[in-house]
Amino acid sequence: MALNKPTRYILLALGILISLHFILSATHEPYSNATSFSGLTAAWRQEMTKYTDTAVPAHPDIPPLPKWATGGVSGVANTTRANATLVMLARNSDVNGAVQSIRSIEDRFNREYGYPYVFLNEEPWEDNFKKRISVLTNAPIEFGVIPRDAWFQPDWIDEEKATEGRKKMEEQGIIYAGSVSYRNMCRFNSGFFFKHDLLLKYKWYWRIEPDVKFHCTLPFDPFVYMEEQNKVYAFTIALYEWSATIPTLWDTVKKFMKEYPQYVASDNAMGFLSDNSGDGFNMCHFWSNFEIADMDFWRGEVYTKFFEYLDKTGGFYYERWGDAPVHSIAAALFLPKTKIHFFNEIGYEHPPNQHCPKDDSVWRKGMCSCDQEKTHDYGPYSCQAQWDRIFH
Ligand SMILES: Nc1nc2c(ncn2[C@@H]2O[C@H](COP(=O)(O)OP(=O)(O)OP(=O)(O)O)[C@@H](O)[C@H]2O)c(=O)[nH]1
Ligand SMILES: *[C@@H]1O[C@H](CO)[C@@H](O)[C@H](O)[C@H]1NC(C)=O
Ligand SMILES: *[C@@H]1O[C@H](CO)[C@@H](O)[C@H](O)[C@H]1NC(C)=O
Ligand SMILES: *[C@@H]1O[C@H](CO)[C@@H](O)[C@H](O)[C@H]1NC(C)=O
Ligand SMILES: [Mg+2]
Repeated sequence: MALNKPTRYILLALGILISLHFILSATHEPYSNATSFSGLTAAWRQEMTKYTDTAVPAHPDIPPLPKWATGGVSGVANTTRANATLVMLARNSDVNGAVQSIRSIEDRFNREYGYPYVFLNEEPWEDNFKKRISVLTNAPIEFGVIPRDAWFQPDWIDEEKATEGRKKMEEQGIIYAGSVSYRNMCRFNSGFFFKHDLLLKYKWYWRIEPDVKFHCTLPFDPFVYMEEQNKVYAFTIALYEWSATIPTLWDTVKKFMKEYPQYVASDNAMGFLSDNSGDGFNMCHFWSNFEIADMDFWRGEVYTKFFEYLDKTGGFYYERWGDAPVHSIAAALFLPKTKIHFFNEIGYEHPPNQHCPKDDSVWRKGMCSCDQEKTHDYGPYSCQAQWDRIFH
């Protein structure tokens, strides 16, 4: 039977459309993905995972920029060279401060490197936080939730004693004296962050807090520096702890050293912590809101034993032991002092303190935006002199 003219044209058009579909499917991946069944389910799956609080690789509404547009002023971002991440613990309410800090570290360092970020919180991340952060960088970002056991006050803590301790500290006018969440945070940073699922795949970390500023452009990769120079822990600001927050910490440390003398490094930095060969603690420590360090040190046998020993005294809750003295004491005693590094080149500000390179050449090279006169080093509250003296 002969087809009439209109029917023939319709069939011809249909034939062309079908061939076009096959040609496009074979030659154009995006077209194929968008029209194939698996492509559709993949898109659907992405939609479904959008609001979960497990690892979210950047915000799905913020597509990455094309390759030619990345890398800031000096071109395409290099592939990362160290097994490292930038990590921030924050609350959803810290969003503006977090944005500020990420802008700053991207500007002064990471836009050249694209190191991945991990954000941690004991509460589910709000979509707005993820969105506000994701737009700032093309580096991979993961948002993780902290398991309950790693954060909250353990059941074996005597709550009556803890309440009493907080009250006593409040009477002394100590900052965060009455705060349980601050104590959770200090204990988490002391003994748990490096065990979080999202951090296990990394060796090195750079700790970043909301509302901090990086004042100098880094002309090198500090992670690679640490690796090549055989360093484990790095700081920018050393200062005195408020002794009323840690009345029994040093005695506990001394007991630990007596029980485990084999853990104490022979060429340690005790001279930084103590003015009388270890009898008393002089309150000098590294300010841990900035840290670049090797998490395998925290994960190792020595620090694990040390943290457990401290933790079981309940001092994180009965007193207010900070992660800064805990990390500092461990690094200073269990590492050879040459494995601890002072990053003079990193201009860093966590109000009310800042480190600004004093040497004009370093300051100029880093195009630093900080006032050298305002640097904390060698000021009245600084422990930089105690650091220096152990190398003379
Ligand atoms: N998720 C979460 N993060 C917290 C909590 N408390 C503090 N943090 C984070 O822990 C870090 C240290 O807390 P800060 O409040 O900055 O404590 P600090 O640096 O000793 O004191 P400030 O002078 O107030 O900065 C920051 O990254 C905070 O965002 C909390 O309850 N939940
Ligand atoms: C198409 O789908 C494949 C497999 O799911 C994926 O690897 C590829 O990146 C997708 N391509 C585009 C352009 O979306
Ligand atoms: C990227 O890496 C290459 C080779 O390691 C190096 O020569 C180049 O200077 C780097 N570029 C930037 C912007 O760091
Ligand atoms: C990165 O470091 C972690 C911790 O040391 C390790 O488990 C992991 O295998 C390392 N990854 C690579 C690619 O080397
Ligand atoms: Mg802070």
